[in-house]
Amino acid sequence: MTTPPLRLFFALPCPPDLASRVASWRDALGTFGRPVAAENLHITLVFLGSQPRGRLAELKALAEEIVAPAFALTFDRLERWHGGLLHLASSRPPDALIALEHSLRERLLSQGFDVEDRRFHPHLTLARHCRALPGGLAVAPSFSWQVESFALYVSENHQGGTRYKALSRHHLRG
Ligand code: 2AM
Repeated sequence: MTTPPLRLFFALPCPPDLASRVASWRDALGTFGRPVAAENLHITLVFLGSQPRGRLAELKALAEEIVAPAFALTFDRLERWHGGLLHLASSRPPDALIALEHSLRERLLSQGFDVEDRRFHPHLTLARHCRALPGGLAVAPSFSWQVESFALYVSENHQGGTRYKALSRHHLRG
């Protein structure tokens, strides 16, 4: 019997206390779109899509080999992309974040993973199918934290919703 593939991606987990602050702030903006559950908030580094379970060990090992420093990350802009994706973005994404995404992508490509060649726009998705950018923000957002790790996630359908589960965590050091 063959096991079904997994929908995988590498991401920065949003720390739980920050995730609940972000979700409360978003919810106070009003009713819009389909909100992302607080426990699912993350910043995608590289999306892998459907992958055979047999490659999991290889992915974890590849991530473990990455030597990259921890860094501070600040999201200070609320934006909406075509298609209705409401998200937080950073006006100055740190070089260490760009370098982390780059080195992960290079390793994946060199091991034959078919990752899309698209520009990295770090963002924290807040809601999907959002028709308009909520107006009237009294204060610009400012959410910061020290990023100490990244993780390999699986996206699972769970009781009608989507759940992102970390399969392995990789500490930043260097
Ligand atoms: P999004 O938040 O910008 O939609 C799990 O689905 C994560 O992978 C989400 O953060 C999602 O990004 C991202 N993702 C989903 N499909 C993707 C694709 N085809 N290319 C890049 N990222 C994708």
